[in-house]
Amino acid sequence: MERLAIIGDVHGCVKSLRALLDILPPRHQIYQLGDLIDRGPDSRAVVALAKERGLSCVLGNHEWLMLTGHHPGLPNHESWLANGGGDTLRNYRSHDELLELVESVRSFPLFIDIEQPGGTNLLISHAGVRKGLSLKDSIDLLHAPGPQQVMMSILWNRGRVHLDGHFVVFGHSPVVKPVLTPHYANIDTGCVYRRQLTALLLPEREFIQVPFQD
Ligand SMILES: [Mn+2]
Repeated sequence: MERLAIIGDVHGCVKSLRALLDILPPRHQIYQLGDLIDRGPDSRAVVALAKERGLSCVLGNHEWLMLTGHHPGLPNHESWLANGGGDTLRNYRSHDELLELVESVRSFPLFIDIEQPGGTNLLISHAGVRKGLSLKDSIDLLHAPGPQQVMMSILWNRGRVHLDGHFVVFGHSPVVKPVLTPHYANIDTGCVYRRQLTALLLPEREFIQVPFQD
């Protein structure tokens, strides 16, 4: 089976990301769970580093907020600014420069589903799939009319995570220590809150961490 390293929420902490990449074992394909940007010191450098190192990134709720709110005319502009988008904006001198970032995250998928031997798939997704929902439902909720429904979607869910036939790796909801169960792992250890940046190695199911260093 392919060896993988999956990295949690980075939020502009480029020095922490570089330090973690430096200690990951070789021959692991590197994935990232979304929320590369916002809140931290240098979202621009984080996205550039992810690109340079060939990371496979999925979309986070922060990239989604930026895609739907990077311009004052867009519906989530205030919401993006209020959720750390202002920190990302400070890394850019003009809106045209920012558009390069917007275009580079536009192609991030909402999830990556990888077949594994033994019949359990690996799902890499920013907030996981809420227990009781199908993968399709959790995606459709992103476009639901009410904010409460959107909050249950694949990018915003903070409820219990479960998807039949899958081991789900997600971030989004910071935990003091990474959580590992037979059915899921939460590896958002709150780097931008001066805690840790975590990677999960598969198939080893081991964690590698660096302390915040931005
Ligand atoms: Mn996050």
